[in-house]
Amino acid sequence: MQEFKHWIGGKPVDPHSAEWIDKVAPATAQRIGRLARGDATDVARAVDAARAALAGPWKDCGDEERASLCDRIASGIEARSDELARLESEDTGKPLSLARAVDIPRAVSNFRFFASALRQREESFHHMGTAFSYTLRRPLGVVALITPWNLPLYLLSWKAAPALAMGNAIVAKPSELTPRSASVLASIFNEAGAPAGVFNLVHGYGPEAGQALVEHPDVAGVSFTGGTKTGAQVAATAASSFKKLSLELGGKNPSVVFADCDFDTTVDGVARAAFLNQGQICLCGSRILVERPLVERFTAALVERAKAMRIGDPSDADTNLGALISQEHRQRVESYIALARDEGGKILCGGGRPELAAPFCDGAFVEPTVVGGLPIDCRTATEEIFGPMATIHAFEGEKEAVEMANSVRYGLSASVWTQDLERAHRVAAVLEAGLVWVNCWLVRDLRVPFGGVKESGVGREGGRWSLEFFSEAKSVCVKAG
Ligand code: TXE
Repeated sequence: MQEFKHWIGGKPVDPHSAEWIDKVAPATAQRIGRLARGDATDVARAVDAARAALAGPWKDCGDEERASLCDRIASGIEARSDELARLESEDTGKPLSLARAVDIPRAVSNFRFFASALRQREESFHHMGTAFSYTLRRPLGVVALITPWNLPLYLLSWKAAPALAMGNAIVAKPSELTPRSASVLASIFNEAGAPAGVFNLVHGYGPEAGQALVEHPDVAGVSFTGGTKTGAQVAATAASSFKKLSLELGGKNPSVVFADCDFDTTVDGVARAAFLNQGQICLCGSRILVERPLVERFTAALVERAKAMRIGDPSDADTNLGALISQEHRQRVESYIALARDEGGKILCGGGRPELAAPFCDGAFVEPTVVGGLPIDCRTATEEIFGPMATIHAFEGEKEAVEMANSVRYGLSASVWTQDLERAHRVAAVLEAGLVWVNCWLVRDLRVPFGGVKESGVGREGGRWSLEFFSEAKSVCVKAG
């Protein structure tokens, strides 16, 4: 039985409360360990350790030293990638092949990318004749990184790498459902030579450890990824102490399919966007909008693709879909399948639990589900479900496609599928989303801004936007001689 303690001041620390949370593997419903149940005292200790680090030699560490540290952490993740992929798969229920191909390599890339971005960073300089000004960027100080369970290491590294690159000290609060890769990351920081207190980890529940972290007066910035409702709570808490805030929240993203699309590529891409990671990615395309002349053929092909997906043992190389994160989350997804029926929808495939042999018979599995016949404004088609479930809707022409795509309160991403590039640019420009893919999905260039509009978030991270978020600009104006 593994035990996951906090990591504070460079070493593992028991919870102050002496209380622990059971960690259950979602694919088998078996208990696989326990994690520290953090509280405000643990958070205060972690913040103190972070402040002590900021007052020590860390504050004099130059760009090259911090970039080299990021590189060493990337190498440390790479060296333990088999172990990390296995932990990530067991913790989340996702296919091991997916953790190997996406989660872990992207965590490595995040650290390598921000090492390189730091080395190539340029500061601004402005000359006005009588004086000139230059801009310094200073670390925020202690930053809180609060991350969800769907892409645990990937999202933590996405925040930790730029926070480290800019010279901050970190207190991370991973999801209580997926603690293990964060614990390994803490020891990788240590082995890579990060000074004690530069990376601290407090495990525990959101309303306890997470809330205490956002409330802490010595936390200068909060980068949060999670649900929209929790994001609103984090924003309200952070506002009274004027903390710098970045929120990456939920999505109900449209995949917009025009009749002139490349059919096979589009069916593959739209199916992947709907079901990858069991539909538990904030960027998943869960509303599929198809131009009327193509809708029947497209729906048939999508349903065939979904039915062919292999669901079950996450460690089997042939598995396409693993388990959902928890029994509770499965019930939530199933409640939306029932709602879809109540709202007049037709379940075109899936809709139930797969029959699996032990030890997976009690796991949180749900079949990939496609629902047709729903109005575009019903709850099933407008609320974030975050599971292997997509609705399909017909549209007539570009104008209606855009109206339907924009008709939800979310605005994280969208994908557009067409061979008419002029139309692709036109539609991309008016879609209410922070990120639009054309004829592809989930292709990520780390240099571009990432974030949502409307209820999908506030602020941008990625490339220089991350470096800017995790630092404050200071202008220095000098009288010219
Ligand atoms: O996320 P939460 P949950 C969506 C998805 C899902 C829903 C709820 O729709 O069904 O959110 O998921 C911490 N102060 N997404 O409940 O609660 C919490 O411990 C500070 C979309 O698992 O948002 C965890 O570390 N922190 C999303 C983190 O916040 C708090 C990915 C996220 O948990 C807190 C996951 C508080 N008061 C779910 N309460 C995405 N955008 O990718 C909780 N936390």
